[in-house]
Amino acid sequence: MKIDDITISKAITESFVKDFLEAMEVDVAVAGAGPAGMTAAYYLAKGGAKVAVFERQLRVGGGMPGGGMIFNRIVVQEEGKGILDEFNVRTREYQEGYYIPDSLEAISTICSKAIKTGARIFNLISVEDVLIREEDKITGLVLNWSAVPLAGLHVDPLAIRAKVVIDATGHGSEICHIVVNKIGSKLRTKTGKVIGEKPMWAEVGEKEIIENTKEVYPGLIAAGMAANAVFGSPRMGAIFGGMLLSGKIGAKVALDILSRR
Ligand code: 48H
Repeated sequence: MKIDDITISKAITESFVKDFLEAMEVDVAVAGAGPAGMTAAYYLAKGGAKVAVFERQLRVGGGMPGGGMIFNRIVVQEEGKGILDEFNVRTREYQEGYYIPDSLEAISTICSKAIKTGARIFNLISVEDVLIREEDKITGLVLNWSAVPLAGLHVDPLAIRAKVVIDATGHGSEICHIVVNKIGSKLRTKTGKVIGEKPMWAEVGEKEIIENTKEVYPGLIAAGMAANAVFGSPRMGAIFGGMLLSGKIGAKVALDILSRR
């Protein structure tokens, strides 16, 4: 077979644009393809929702591949292991209740399962704003290529419509910050603002992330580390069960919102 350079270029451009157009009207848009965002995307797709994930970096996975202090192993507790079992990610018991997966196997498997189940994941795209409409709820995201701010270019963004948005941007809780910066202290937190994460305490951080994973503004759910940052709970270091559980709960909260509409 002869290989034509232009056919390769057309194949890439046409298939990307087709998928990107599909992502312009979704049930759920997820900001951030870390463990929480991709776990949420998997369970959303499994639950029948049309879902797109937008990730700023070239690679997916957020903090998971880095493990603890660049030792690329992570720890999950019993509840988190249950989710890794569902994904068929292997774990080794370190001591009772503490399990160790390979962080690369974990994140690559979650990503693969999310995509194969129907989620679309777009890397190299940053969420830079939100759409808020008259009923005072989030109705979409405003996107730009990550390369644009890096290059210091003045290029206007594009927008997508989403019935629900999940802020899975990690420590930065960027989407919740955008809401506060744009429309004031309207989050469902004690201050109406992002409270900010507390010092590391794995036990409390892992416990509170479950309760913190919820709708923080109409149409906006905080999940993963963003949930603890928004509600003022501790960070937890390189234990990742809470991120997986939060992703799963975030998906359930989003599916509940969709079913009520
Ligand atoms: C598009 C964006 C934007 C944006 C950020 O940091 P993450 O891995 O987040 P989680 O919540 O899935 O997992 C947190 C975990 O990795 C962690 O940091 C832990 C457990 N810390 C504990 C501790 O004590 O330190 O992933 C978030 C992703 C990243 O890939 C970002 O690049 C991406 O979101 N992102 N993508 N638009 N505006 N902001």
